[in-house]
Amino acid sequence: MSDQLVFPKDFLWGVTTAAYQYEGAADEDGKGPSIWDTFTHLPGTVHHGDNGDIACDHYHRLDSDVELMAELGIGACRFSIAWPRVQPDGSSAVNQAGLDHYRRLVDALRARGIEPVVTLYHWDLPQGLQDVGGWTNRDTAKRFEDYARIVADALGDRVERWVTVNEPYVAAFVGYASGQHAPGLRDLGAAVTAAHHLLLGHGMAARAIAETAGSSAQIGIALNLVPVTPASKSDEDAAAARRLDVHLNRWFLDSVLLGRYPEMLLGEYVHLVGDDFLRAGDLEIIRADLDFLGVNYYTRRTVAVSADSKVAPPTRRSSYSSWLGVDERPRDDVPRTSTGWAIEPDGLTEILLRVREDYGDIPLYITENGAAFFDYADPTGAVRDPERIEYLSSHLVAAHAAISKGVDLRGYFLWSLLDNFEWADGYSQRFGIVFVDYRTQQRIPKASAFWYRGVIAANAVDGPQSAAGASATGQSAHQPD
Ligand code: IFM
Repeated sequence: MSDQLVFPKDFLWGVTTAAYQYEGAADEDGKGPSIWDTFTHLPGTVHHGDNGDIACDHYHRLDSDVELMAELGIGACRFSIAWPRVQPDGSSAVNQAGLDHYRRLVDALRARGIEPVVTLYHWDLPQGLQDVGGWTNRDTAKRFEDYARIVADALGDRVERWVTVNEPYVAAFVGYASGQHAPGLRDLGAAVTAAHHLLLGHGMAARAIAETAGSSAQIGIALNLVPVTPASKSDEDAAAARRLDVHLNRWFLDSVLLGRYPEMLLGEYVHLVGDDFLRAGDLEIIRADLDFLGVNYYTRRTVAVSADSKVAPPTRRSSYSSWLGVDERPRDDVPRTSTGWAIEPDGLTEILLRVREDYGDIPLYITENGAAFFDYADPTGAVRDPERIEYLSSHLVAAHAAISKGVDLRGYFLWSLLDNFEWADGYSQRFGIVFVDYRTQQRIPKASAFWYRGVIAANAVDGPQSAAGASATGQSAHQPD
């Protein structure tokens, strides 16, 4: 194909999975309960009353799932470790069976030539730690450091790339402020404190991995970054967009990469929770010496100033959109995924360029990108998902545009390999390139899986012209051999 966009040599093509969303085996082999085990069993927390007790049963299907990845030509798998499998209550002695499970997974991946990339925290905090405050308790950062050291000691000889925390913003604000995720609190102050301790835990864990796993360890964090666009040219909308941008993006980027919190919200955060949450030396720890930054990108947000933003001073009970004074102004001129997220691939180019411009040349990985659609197996048993192929290919074109402008992008991890448990949405949202029939646990690679195999084999994606032509004729999906 003449206008193929070729990616750099050694570009890493991967998929991302996560323990609670995939594994099941919720209380097997000595695992303790996590906050997600508790939360999903409370009435009214998750769509349809779903939970991760069985999920994709990946815990028991490790070998066949790895085999499937190999058949699809996947080069790397970023998976998360369930902390309560390793330390059932978060601070107790090590559960060897838990560590052995992940050693088996790492070895199975390596045996098939797939690089294992370990995420230490993808939201399943041991319930024992939540019982003493969870991430609002400063001691949880220290517990996280201990856990990181245990895992790095067990796997450091066979894992090179490490991600400390996945999306600290979501863990803190969706878990502690909006309450849609575990632990289900609605307390803005708790969320601010939790965000700080997640970042502190990140810094402490990064140091622990470097000390334990040795100099070949490559350590990063995965941040969900969201470009925020003002809905109009007015100064008020621009100011509202800046506030949301600091809240969502700069709070995490500045602290992790520059060792400081943005002044714009620091005063308000202190006003909300007092200055005790930030202690001397914390920001030096948070600014760990990272080898790479992981960027999780799905969509952008378009916002305007809220009509009633200044009605009342923020309280711990305020919602963060009213506290920040922003209203969403969803665009109606772009397609959406089944989660309702606007499909805006140019936001990916924008955020990658911005990270380089504002923070310099740190190596980047797209550690998550993907989309949910209403997929189904047709009467022949095939799952055709042209919208996902379109989504993925447009985002790879956007990633390539950033590379051609000089961004040091080293890899792409697709969210996700399998359909899985999508948190508060339960099993209603399918993000996989492989369809899962949850009644039988049958895996059916979707058309996008064969398409992705073709991208990986070519180390290239069709440019916008030929991609548009191919999807219009329905021919962009490679079929099974
Ligand atoms: O499923 C999640 C994942 O756990 C974290 N990032 C976003 C994905 C889609 O919502």
